[in-house]
Parts: sequence; C-alpha cells; structure tokens
Amino acid sequence: ATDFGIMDALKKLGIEEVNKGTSTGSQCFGSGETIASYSPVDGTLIGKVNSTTKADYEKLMSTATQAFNTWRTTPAPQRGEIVRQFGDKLRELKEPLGKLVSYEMGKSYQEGLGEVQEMIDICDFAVGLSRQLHGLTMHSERPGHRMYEQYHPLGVVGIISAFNFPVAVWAWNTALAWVCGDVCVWKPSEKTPLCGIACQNIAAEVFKANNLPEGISCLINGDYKVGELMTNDKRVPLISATGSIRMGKIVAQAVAARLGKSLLELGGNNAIIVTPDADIKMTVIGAVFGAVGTAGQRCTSTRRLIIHESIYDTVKDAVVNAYEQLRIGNPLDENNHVGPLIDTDAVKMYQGALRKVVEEGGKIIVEGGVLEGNGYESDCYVKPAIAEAKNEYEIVQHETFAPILYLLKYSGDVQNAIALQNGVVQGLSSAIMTNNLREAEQFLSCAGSDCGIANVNIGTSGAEIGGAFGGEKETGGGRESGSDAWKIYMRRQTNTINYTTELPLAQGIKFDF
Ligand code: UN1
Repeated sequence: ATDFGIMDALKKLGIEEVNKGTSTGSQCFGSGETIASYSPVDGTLIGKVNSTTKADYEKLMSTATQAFNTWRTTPAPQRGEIVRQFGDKLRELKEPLGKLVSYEMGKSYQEGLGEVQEMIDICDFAVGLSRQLHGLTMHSERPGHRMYEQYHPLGVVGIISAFNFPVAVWAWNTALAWVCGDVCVWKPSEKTPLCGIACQNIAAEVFKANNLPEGISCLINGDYKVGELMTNDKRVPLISATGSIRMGKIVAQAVAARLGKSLLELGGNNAIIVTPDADIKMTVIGAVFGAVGTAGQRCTSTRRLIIHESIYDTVKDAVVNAYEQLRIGNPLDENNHVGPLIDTDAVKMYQGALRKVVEEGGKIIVEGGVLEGNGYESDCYVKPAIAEAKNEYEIVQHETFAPILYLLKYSGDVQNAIALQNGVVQGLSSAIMTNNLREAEQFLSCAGSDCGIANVNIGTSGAEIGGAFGGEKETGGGRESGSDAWKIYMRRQTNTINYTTELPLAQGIKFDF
C-alpha cells in the first residue's frame, strides 16, 4: 500500500522510532504504562508513548513553576517574538504535521493542513497581541490620585484537548497563554498522542534555540486520571478543557472545588435554519461540509437542518443528491471527501444513534452503514447518514460525534425555527441561510440564536481564529482564540496611586484621630 508520505512526515517531526505494522516507537515523556496509537486510516500501529505518572507530574510541575519565574519577567513583545518563531516553524512543517493529523486522527489531508493553518494564524494573532495586552485607566474620585488596571501573567495553564482537533486547540490556548506570560501543561487526547509529541518537539526546539528554560511548554500523556492531577492541583490557576459535556462537568466541579478558573469548550448540537429565502446552492455546500466534514467529528459539525416546509422537499432532494456523490475512504487520498471515525467505539455510537432515531420514529432517508473490505480494514469507515426526525427525540437532543444529519421541518415564521434551534441543551454554533434581512436580523437579535456563534449564509463549522470561539449553556461558556479571549489567561489588577501629601478616603469617609 502507498504510505502517502507518512514515514517521511514522521521523520520530519522527530517521531522516527516507528516500526510500522508490528512493533513500537516509543517517546518518553513519562515513565508510566504505554499508550498505543493506531491509525483509524488503516489500522496500523503508528507508535507508542509512555503515560505520565504522579512522580513524573510532580517533577514536571516543579520545572514548569520555575520556568514561570523566568517567562513572566520576559517582556511580552519578546515572548511574542518566540511565538513568531514557533509560527515560522509551523509554516516549515505544515505538510508533515498536517499529514500526521490526518493519519492519526483520520480527517482529510486538506483539513489536517487547515488545522495547522489555524495554528499559524493564532501565532500571528498572538504576536500582535503581545504588544496589546491593554488595561484601562480610570479617573479617580480623589484629587491627586490615579487609577489604572493592568494584566499580569497568571501562572501554569493546564490544557486538556480532544482528539478531533489534536493540534489547533492546543495552539489557540498556548499561543495566547505564552504571550500572556504563562507556562502551559498540555494533556492531549490519549487517542492522538503522537500529535502531542510532534507539537511538543516543535515548541521545545524553539525555546531551546532561544536559551529559554524547559517547562514553558510541557506535555503529559494519559487518560482522565492524568488530567485529574491538573484539575485538582492548586498550582494550576486555569484549566482550559475541550471535550464532551460529561467531561466538562467533572472538570468544572473539580476546578471549582478549589476555586480555580476553568475555560470550557464542550459539545455542540449545531443547526442550520433554511428559510424560504435561502440560496439553495449555498445551503447545500454549507450543510454537507458541516455534516460530513471531519466525518461529523467537529464540535461545530452540523447536526440539524431546520427547513421551512415550503422548500423542505427541494432542500432535502438537493442534500440527498450531494450525499450520493460523496467518496468515503483514505483521508490522505485527496479524491475522498469523508475519512474514518476515530475508533471502533465511535462506530458503535454511530450505529447506536441510527438505531435509536428509528426507534423514536425517525425515518432514514440516506442509509448509514459500516464499510468493509479493501481500504476499510480499520473498521472505522462509515457512511454519512440522514434521518428525518423531530427535535424532541432524545437522540436528536444528544451530540453524536459522527456523520448523522437530522432534518427537521418548521412552518410559519422564522421565530419557530429559532425556537427549535435553541431547543437543545448545547449552545455552540448556529447558522441561518436566508437573503431576507428581517429574518437574518431576528436570528442575530437578543431574541434570536442563543449560541456563542451565529452565522448568516455560511455553515456552522469552520470558524476563523480572529473571533472568540466557544458557546453558551452546556457548551460551557468559555471563549478561546481571538477577540479578547486572552484576558482569561491573565490576572487583572486594579491600581490606585496617591501622589499628594494627604490620605483622603474613598466615598468621602472621615476618619480623624
Ligand atoms: C472543535 O471542533 O473543537 O470552527 C473546534 C471550526 C474549527 C474549530 C472546531 N475552526 O469548525
């Protein structure tokens, strides 16, 4: 079989010890038991990494806390310069890293490259930001006084990321946290540990070349138990976690119990509303990419299409027609649109969801199924499916990380569609397809979409890094990436300075003695 340049990519990323097919390549970032990484693309064992033990963690935390002392006193624009160099390294390694993402996670090579591009973009953003960590100044109510606020580095930031964006989500956090003067400890998903190692190698090289101490970028490996070391650790003032709502609730409670801060980016149940004034061609592109891109494994994937009854059949036929043309197969082969799911557990959840929607009264209009035979040996390839369903079905309320799209019908006013769109526990991304200004503005108004992301005439997935990324309700409320998301990575301090020889009290209080 062609290896699509995988071996070469691994070599360029410093993951060389890989003995394809049979045995292990092992990278020691810990001394615990090994985690094997199998590619969902072809079932091959790509490599093994050691998980982090409690003792490893303690050692790493002392390196990190020490490194913080150096890093926080490095001027922010100089920290930005390091991030600039990191971004340049990513430009150099975009292709091999994009390939590893594609091979270890299963998304298309184009999307793997897109993910690395998001990393590069956030680095550029962070470089500019390193000269713009602004606070406000205020007028004091007392004569001869000055007030202002400033943002100081926070400390050790813990990052827990998911398999579906194995590199970009780390970069959104880490590039900002670094310019903010923080050091980072990253626990990537145990399903994509080699992506973690590749990124850590790149970062470590940049820090080393600049004579900066180890510990500004740290990597820990393992399952939720390793994550718990951080969530329960008082030395970690901020935990940024991306993953399921179930995981987020556990993390949030652990961090809240010690009054730490958490930034949560959890599940979505994203819908596109298609009104009678929608451009059907654009709708189909947005909906199909949103539903089947990354095999439906983005937190922004389109799960529901809420279509007005007057155009329901037209939209349905157009989408079904597009599904018939989808090519499923090796994501490194650029002729394919849809790659595998992450593992066979995900396949089981996909099958369970399809069974459930039928049980609840839904009608499958594009059949799903697991693919077998030549090219599908990993047992992770599934057919994107479409079901006509109702919003209140339990399965429709639930985020299934797979390419299953639910069609829902609405009648009457756009407000009815908005009510359906909002009628789920998640609140990440949403979209409306319409050329009707009134409908679009209603959707964006305070009585409109309740999501963190609301788009007009584009789909639910594929957000740019410049905006704040995250959502409301059970999506967790956190915001990462652009806009002023950086503020959570710093501690704010209000300063009042008296340059007189008197000491007047605020609120005019008299206190004479
Ligand atoms: C995620 O799935 O966790 O908007 C992140 C998007 C991507 C990021 C998704 N930029 O689809």
